[in-house]
Amino acid sequence: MSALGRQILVEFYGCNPDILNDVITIETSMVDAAREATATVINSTFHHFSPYGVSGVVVIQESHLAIHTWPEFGYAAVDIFTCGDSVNPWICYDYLLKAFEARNGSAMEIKRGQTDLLQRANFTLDTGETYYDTQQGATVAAEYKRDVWFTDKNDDIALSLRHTGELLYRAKSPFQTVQVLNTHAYGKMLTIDDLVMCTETDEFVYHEMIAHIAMQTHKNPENVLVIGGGDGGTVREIVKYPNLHKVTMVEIDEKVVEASKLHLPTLSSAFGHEKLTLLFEDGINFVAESPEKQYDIIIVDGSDPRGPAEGLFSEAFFANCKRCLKPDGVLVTQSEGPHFNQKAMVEMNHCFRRIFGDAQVHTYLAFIPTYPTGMWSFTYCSNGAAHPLHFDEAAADTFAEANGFKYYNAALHKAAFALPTFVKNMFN
Ligand code: SPD
Repeated sequence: MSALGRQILVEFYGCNPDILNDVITIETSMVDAAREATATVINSTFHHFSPYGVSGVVVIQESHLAIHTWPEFGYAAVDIFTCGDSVNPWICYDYLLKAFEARNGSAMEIKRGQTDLLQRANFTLDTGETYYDTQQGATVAAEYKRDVWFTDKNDDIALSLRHTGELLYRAKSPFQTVQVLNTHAYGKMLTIDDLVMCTETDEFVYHEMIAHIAMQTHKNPENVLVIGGGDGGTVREIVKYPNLHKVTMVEIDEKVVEASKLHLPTLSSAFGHEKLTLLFEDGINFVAESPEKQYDIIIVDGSDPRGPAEGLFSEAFFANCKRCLKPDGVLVTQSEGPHFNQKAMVEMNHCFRRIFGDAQVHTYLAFIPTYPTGMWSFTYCSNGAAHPLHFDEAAADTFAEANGFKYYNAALHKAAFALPTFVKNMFN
């Protein structure tokens, strides 16, 4: 019997009650189950009931996945509906059985919309509207726009970007899930574990600000280490300095570099540079094993403090970075956003002050539209005499202009260190 869709009604018994009562884990598992089956996730909404139980739905391009849980009985009722042939609902079933640690599961499959009972209605997708397509050089019929959104969020705040629904790249590495999507407003976007890493359109803010503040204030940066930075944007900025001898980039995940090389040519343009040594290793071990006093500048261009990047926010890691810096060296790290991850930002500030000393630690801000809340911070730690506001402003402006910088200039450099009062107060 042929049909429009398949629906499987699933019973999971003997599940782990803690998992069934954890709304974040349930949502992540349902979204991952959909992706495992190569469905295109459009959106998801989940709710935790008091005192226990979770309900939610994942809308996929191919239909939906829905769940209700009863943690007190270790029971979950799941409904997986897929249209077309591209997504197999039983892959979701297998994935969720494991994710919920179910003792056993059962399911029945129903065919939905039997084609021999259906009659095509007089319905067309023609909007009746036209527009002039500059690439085709002709007036063409307008198409229906798909409403597919990517959301970067913590427990309370989210930022969403509409995208075409086309998954340009997806890889599940041993460390994380790496994706490239095509957004309508910001061009191609790299995501790691559902967090925005960068977009083609506004990445210049982040990469100019993570690289040039240190490069302009260190008296002679010859040997630079970048931890993370797999998209290549940071090393692209560093190799612009003719006096640089060597930049070493240590990225844990080859898949990030692969995604960028394949889909983000404006970011990955420096990967073949003669001064770059690219290593696929854990940056935490790399600095732990590195001899002392090696680097003029260390830049930590990691993800948010989750998964493999969590160790890039630890005291032991930062202490090793200091050990690897030359006496006049500078460490710069991305340090999260004050409205988005205040706790991490404050903890990092205190940690840096313990390691480098109060007067040697300077926070600065930049506006990055595609990071949740827009306000993002970096921290500059000086091992010796370098100071973030002591630099040749005229030379910085000349360099910025000659290299076509789009965000950084000398005035902005200075202004970035003027912190809002609430941020200064956060640190005390
Ligand atoms: N919330 C996003 C923080 C990500 C920082 N690193 C981005 C990598 C860009 N090279």
